[in-house]
Amino acid sequence: MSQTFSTVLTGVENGVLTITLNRPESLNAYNETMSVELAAALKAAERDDAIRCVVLTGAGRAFCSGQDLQEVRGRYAADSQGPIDFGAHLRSKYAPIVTRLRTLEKPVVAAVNGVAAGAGASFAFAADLRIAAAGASFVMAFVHVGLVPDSAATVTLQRLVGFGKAAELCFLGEKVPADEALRIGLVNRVVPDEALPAATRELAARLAAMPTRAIGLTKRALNRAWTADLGDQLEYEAFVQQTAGQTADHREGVMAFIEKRKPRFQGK
Ligand code: LHQ
Repeated sequence: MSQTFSTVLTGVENGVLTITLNRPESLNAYNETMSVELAAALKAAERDDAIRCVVLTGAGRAFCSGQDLQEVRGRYAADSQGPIDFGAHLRSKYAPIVTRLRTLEKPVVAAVNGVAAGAGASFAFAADLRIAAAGASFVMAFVHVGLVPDSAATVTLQRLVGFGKAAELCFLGEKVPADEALRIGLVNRVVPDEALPAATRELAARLAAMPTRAIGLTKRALNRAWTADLGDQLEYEAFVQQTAGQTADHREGVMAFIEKRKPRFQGK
């Protein structure tokens, strides 16, 4: 991971790639450059076998405030070149990120350090696991600017908290504090603000030491279950298990159990 970016920071430690959204002055608002750089960082993570877990977090007091509204404000002026092509904007700037987060065959953890609003919340929901600082919060801000939740939040949020709660959060756009997010299943863990970096490192290092291929295939099966019926899903599980069963990590796991020792997974 040797690329240099201006809106995201990247660092690799113990097989964990940490991507930090880095525009703290706007609460890490998502702009054109960030869309390109975040996509590039995720793409590099896909290709690098040494990376076995990805952490997405934010610099400063926020996780991500969603679309940079300053960047697009000119499009709302009376003398602008015309309105935004929202469909094209979502297809080209947002869908590729969500697709990468969901199809990356490695665990993705959102370390939600502060407020996650609009598409910033959607990115956190597209991760596999969410660990939040006690002072973090989620806001489905779309409704406050007359928009519909995007970046797959209509699917992910609903899967996480159920239809009724998702509808309430999307319609009212109220801020959900971390403790409430934990109670409704929106996050996996909440830790004191100052403990977030260490708790994230510990969780990510554990995930990176797990059998990465099996986790990647599990993620495929979980993704597919969003739309599959029971028969389809049983068949798909048989299909991915056939692959997982051929890995060195599967053999290592079985041998470690038989030999009564800790397994040493290689991600292969
Ligand atoms: C920001 C932003 C921001 C720029 C805070 N942009 N500067 C898809 C298709 C196409 C177009 C539209 O969008 C989308 C998808 C979406 O993501 S729609 C939703 C867009 N996001 C929002 O509507 C959230 C706007 N932000 C807020 O509601 C608040 O800032 C939150 C609740 C996130 C945090 O509130 P506070 O903690 O009170 O902070 P603040 O409002 O004072 O913000 C601090 C600074 O960050 C401030 O700048 P300033 O120069 O005054 O210090 C804000 O203007 C700036 N900022 N969000 N999205």
